[in-house]
Amino acid sequence: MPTELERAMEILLCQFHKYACKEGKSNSLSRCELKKLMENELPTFLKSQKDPGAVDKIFKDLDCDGDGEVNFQEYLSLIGGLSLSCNQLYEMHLRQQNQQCKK
Ligand SMILES: [Ca+2]
Repeated sequence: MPTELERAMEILLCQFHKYACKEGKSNSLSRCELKKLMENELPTFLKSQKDPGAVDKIFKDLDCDGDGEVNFQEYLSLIGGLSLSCNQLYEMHLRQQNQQCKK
């Protein structure tokens, strides 16, 4: 039976391939595929973006090799960046909880 972390990794790559196989290259995300993935799987993050061109900017930032597609390695930058932001919020929340406990 897979551990929670192994399951999380499986979900991460299955989600990527679920969208990557829709058009063009089957192992990378086109701009449209990335947009669909973010709309369906990261709706809260996407709604927090004030800029209507946010997906286009994110796509451009992720496409490091400039081939017009986002491969899994490039996609991991998005997941890593979002995870880092979530961790910062989580640590802030823990600090606030600790301060309240000490009062
Ligand atoms: Ca690329």
